[in-house]
Amino acid sequence: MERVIIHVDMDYFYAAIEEREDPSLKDKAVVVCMYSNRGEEGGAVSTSNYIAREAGIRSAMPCKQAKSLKPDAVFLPVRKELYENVSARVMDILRSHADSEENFENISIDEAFLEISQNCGRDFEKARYIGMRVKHDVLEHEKLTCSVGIGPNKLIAKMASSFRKPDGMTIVKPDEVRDFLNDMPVNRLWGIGKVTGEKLKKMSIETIGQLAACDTQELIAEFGKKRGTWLKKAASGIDESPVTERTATDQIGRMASLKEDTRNDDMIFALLDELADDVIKKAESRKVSFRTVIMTVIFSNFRMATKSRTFSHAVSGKDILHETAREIMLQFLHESNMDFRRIGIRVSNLQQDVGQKSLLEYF
Ligand code: TTP
Ligand code: CA
Repeated sequence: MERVIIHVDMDYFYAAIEEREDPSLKDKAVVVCMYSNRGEEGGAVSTSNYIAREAGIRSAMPCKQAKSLKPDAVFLPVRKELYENVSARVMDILRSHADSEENFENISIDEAFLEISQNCGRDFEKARYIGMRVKHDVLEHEKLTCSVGIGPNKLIAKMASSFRKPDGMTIVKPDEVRDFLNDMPVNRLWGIGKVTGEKLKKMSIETIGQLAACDTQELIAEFGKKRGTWLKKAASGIDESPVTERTATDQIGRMASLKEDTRNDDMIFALLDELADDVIKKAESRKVSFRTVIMTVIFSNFRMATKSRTFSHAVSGKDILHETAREIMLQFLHESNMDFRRIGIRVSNLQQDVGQKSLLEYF
């Protein structure tokens, strides 16, 4: 059965939020920087707006280099919590356009897939209308633009959304898939990284069309069965993976640095409680409970350690998280005599809470 899938990718997400929060930034180059643990030296660019990109600034570039490319750009520190809150609201808007809650998949802070096969009756013209509504709603409610790709599967939808950016919309109907992919450089195929790209180049395969024309056995010989088969299929525009809410791998977490490297219980537990409170707030706003609590610590020598606890049933609420986090932290303190630098707490194995109203709807 034909499917219709939308992929939404927010435009220059962190920098767009900063522009929205401070309209005086609108016509300036804006660079959002992830500064290293403490201090502003040695940070890397998280993202930048399109004016900054014109000067050659890119994600992951050292902030110092960005500064030399565009000295008059505005450099701002990452405000992750703000972006996460905006993301959660954007995702709620997007989710509301999917066929159902289960037909929604949030793949990163600013990207999601929505299956709309039923909502559009498998009609790509109606899908175009839904795509426009999505863009309209996000702009109206969050004053942010996004780029939309619509296709018969996730692979094509994802590649379509990056075809016209920012504020674009690209629709690839099933009979257009072949032309859409044919002349694209092979490394534009979603899922192909640097290593595979270079290997293919050595095999004189430069375009997706050439890859699609390859003999499957030849690809299997070079890349192994799983990868070889996938390459052939993907290059032919075939992708059967379903759009599903990723509750099992989905996590809610917070991590922060201590004011100084320390083993002081009061300092560590104060920060831990603060982080746990934030996690609970997020879990409550998403109406989820959790089965697993994961704690990560980074010691003063940058060594990282992780411990987790999984309950036999889903739990929720501040008390259980505080208690579990403290127990795990005591184990960390017990097992090591190193100072702590950063601590993080996450919950996973999330389960949607079924409220009274939705229970009624089942019957
Ligand atoms: P992207 O969607 O890759 O980039 P973007 O939204 O900034 O720009 P585009 O218009 O091209 O989609 O990433 C989403 C956010 O993730 C981005 O705003 C900042 C963050 N990010 C990093 O912190 N580091 C990185 O290296 C990248 C690529 C993104
Ligand atoms: Ca984006």
